[in-house]
Amino acid sequence: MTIAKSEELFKRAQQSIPGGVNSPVRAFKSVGGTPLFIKRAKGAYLYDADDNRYIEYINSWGPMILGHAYQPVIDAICSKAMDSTSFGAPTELETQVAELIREMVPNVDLIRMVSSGTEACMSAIRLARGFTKRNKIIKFEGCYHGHADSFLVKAGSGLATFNIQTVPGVTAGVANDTLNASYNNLDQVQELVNTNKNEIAAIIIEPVAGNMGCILPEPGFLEGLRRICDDENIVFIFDEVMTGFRIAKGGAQEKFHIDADLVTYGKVIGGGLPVGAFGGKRKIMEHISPLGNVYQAGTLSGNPLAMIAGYTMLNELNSNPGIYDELEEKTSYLEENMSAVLAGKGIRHRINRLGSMISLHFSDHNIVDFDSASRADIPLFNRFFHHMLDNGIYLPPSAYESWFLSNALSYEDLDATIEVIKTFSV
Ligand code: KE4
Repeated sequence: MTIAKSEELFKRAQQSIPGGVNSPVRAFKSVGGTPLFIKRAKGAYLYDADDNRYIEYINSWGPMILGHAYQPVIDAICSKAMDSTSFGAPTELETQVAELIREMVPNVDLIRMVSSGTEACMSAIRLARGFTKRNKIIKFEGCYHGHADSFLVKAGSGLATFNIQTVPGVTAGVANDTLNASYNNLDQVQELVNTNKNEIAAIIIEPVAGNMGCILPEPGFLEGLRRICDDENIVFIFDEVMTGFRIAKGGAQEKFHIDADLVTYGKVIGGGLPVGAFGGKRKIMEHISPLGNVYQAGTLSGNPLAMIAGYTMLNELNSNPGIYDELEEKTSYLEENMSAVLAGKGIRHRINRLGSMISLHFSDHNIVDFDSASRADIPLFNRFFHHMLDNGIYLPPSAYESWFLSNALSYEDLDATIEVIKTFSV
C-alpha cells in the first residue's frame, strides 16, 4: 500500500507544527517510519490520506469504545451545535453529566469537569495537597498522568517511548516533591511513606496501568495502598482516565471493589471531544473553589458539545452493560488466538489484558512493572508493529502503550487480524 499522501502531509506539517504532530506519541518516533495522516473513520475502521483502510486498535487512545462516528454521538453533537458551542456559564447539561457519572460511580459525591486528563490529574493532586497541607506525592514508574510538571518524573507513555527520564523545564523543586515507586511493589511504597512521614499528600496510580503497555495490579497491591493511605491520612487517587467506563461501568473501583478518595477521568467521558473530570469524597472536594480555596478553573470546562458527546456515550454504556461482556469476549478471543499463533511460531511473548485493554510484549518474563516492560524486545515489537500496519492493522506505535478495542470490532475483523499475525516472522 502507498502512503505517499501521508508522507507529503508529514513533511508539510513539520514546517508549522513541532515534529509535525500535536502530541508526541503520534510521531512514530520509536517505531520509525511516517505517521499516517487520518482522513476519516467509521466503526472499527480508519482511512488514511491515501484511502488505505485499517482495522483500528488505538481508538483515539481509548475514547472510541463504541467505534468511530457512533451515530447517536454524532447526531447529538450536530444538534447541540445549533444552540452555540460555548457559553462560559452553567448549563443543565453539565449537571446531567455529573448526575449520570455519580449514578455509574456511586462513591463519587462531587465531580468537576475539565478539558483533559492532564487537567483532571493536575487538579486532583493540587486538591490533595491543599486538603492535607502536605507537598509530596507518590506515583509509579511508568505510569502517566498527563504532562503537568509534577508527573513528568519517570513517567510512562511518550516519555518511556522516548526514554525521557527527566524533562527540561520541570524544576528541581517540583521534581523533588514527586517520589516514584515500582508498580506492584508495596514495600517500596511503605519505605517511602516511612522516610517521608506526614509529608505525603497523595498516592496517585493507574489502577490498571496502560502507559507501559497494559500492566495489572497483583492481588493485594491496590488493597495494600488503600490500607497505607488510611493509616497515614494520605489521599488515594485512582487515575481512571484510561480505565474509567472502559473496564467496567464503574471502572476500576467497581472491578477491584476499592474506593479511592479521588478519581480522575478523561477519554470515554468526552466521547472523543476534549473532556476530563476529577471527583470523589465530599469532604475533600469541598476544598475546591468556589467552595474552598483550592483554585481550579477553565474557560471550556463543561463545554456543551463535549458534554453532549460524553453524556450520549455514557448513557449508551449505562443502559447497555452487556457491551462490557461483548468487549470482554472479543478481547479474550484476540488474546487467545494471538497467543496461540505466536506460540506456534516459537515466539516468546507475554500478553497482559484486563477487559478491552490489552498489550503484547515480546518477552520470556512476566511484565509486572516498568523495569520488566523495558526489558522486553522493543525492536521486535517495532518490527511487529510495521508488519501489522503494512497489512492494514493499526496498533499503538509504541511497546509502552495499551491497545484499546472498540465494540464495533467484529469477529471477522479479529480473524483478519489473527491472519496477519500468522504471516509475521521474526
Ligand atoms: P490527556 O491530557 O492526554 O487527555 O490525558 C492524560 C492522561 C492521564 N492519565 C492517563 C492514565 C492517561 O493515559 C493519559 C493520556 N494517555 C495518553 C496515551 N498513553 C494520551 C495520548 C497522547 O499523549 O497523545
